[in-house]
Amino acid sequence: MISDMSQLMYNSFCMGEAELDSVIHRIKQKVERGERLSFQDGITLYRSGDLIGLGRLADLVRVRLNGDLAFYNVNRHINYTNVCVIDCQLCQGAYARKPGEDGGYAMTLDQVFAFAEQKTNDSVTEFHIVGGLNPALPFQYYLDLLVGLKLRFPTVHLKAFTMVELDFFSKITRQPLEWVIDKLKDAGMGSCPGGGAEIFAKRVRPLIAGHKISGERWLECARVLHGKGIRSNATMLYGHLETIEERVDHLIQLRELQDDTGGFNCLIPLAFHPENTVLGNLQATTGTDDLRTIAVSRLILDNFQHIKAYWVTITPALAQVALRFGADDLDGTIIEERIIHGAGSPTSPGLTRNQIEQLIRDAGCTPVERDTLYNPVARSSDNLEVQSPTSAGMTGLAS
Ligand code: V47
Repeated sequence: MISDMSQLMYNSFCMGEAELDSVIHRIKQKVERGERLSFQDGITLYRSGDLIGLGRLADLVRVRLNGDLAFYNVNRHINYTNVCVIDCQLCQGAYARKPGEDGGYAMTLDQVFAFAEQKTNDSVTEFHIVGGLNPALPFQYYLDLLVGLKLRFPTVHLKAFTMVELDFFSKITRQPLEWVIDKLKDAGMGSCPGGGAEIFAKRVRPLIAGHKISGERWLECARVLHGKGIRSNATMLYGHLETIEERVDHLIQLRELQDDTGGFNCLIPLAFHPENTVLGNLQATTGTDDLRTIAVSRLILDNFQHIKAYWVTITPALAQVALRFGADDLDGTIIEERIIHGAGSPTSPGLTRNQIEQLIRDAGCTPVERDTLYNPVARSSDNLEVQSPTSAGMTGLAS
């Protein structure tokens, strides 16, 4: 990625600074008028050497959409299994294990419930539930997992299963995706996380996510899900073998689907951590690349209300700065993140509400604890109890 960024800086010299300045000026005018940016605009913004100017432009859009509010939630990640049949270069070895390999685990349902029940300082409003594609687990396991969690935590929102898992369930049950979604929804699935999108481009996807569903299939699954009235998140994994063009293409494809369904809550740009993966020879992303990616995402995705700066991948300190580069959400307390920490993330496994609120305040924004669907959450004075009902109904979702 470093060489890619150097190439971009070189290109910008070739274009001539005056010419580049005038192009950026035209893009700025488009943003100020609220006009949609093109693929080429996205590339030009990436090429701009003026990181602070880019940040200001993205900040303008952030304020237009969300004022001075910056969101976070109190959640717990539950990774029910790390056994995965997919030969995916991202987390195989770092976190995931092939069936039968040492270090593989699959939680029993009782273990899932006990893990979910562990006491923390703040009561959680969301379980973020994802796992590997484990052929030993029958579809009934996932239904029982949702039903059991709902029974024990009726007000906690279950944000469960990526598009990759939904597609896998359809394969193991030999049932249409619609049937799978209906069953999961009936069992208590409230929305879906954004993982597995990686980078949609056909050139690079097989190099980083071999045998994972295609970009087209990921988008198709999200379309079907939204059509069923269930919202989801979107991600973009960057900083591996992709080009800047492939990043902007990914964003535009998400924007087109959002035009059709309106079902995405937010985008989470994910900086790739190469350590312990088969791509371990790659350099980690740089802070400027992370900020540039957040800013360009904010500017291209004019129909996404929220952009998350995911502190696990870019550190809490940089995520805080990202709140002035277009991001308006710091994700959650998480408590125990495993996937990206398996690939060498140096951050702590979780943050407290107080730590997140402090980060937000110090960035000059007003912290808002939200539920999964971005409804504000009110707490009792000891923070232990959530006072407003969470997992409220969906708003603004075209079906
Ligand atoms: O799909 C895997 C990525 C994703 C690595 O929806 C890696 O609210 C960096 O999707 N370095 C899972 N990234 C995480 C995810 C997510 C996270 C937070 C919030 C939400 C949400 C979703 O993590 C995977 C993949 O794209 N990933 N390995 C790695 N070595």
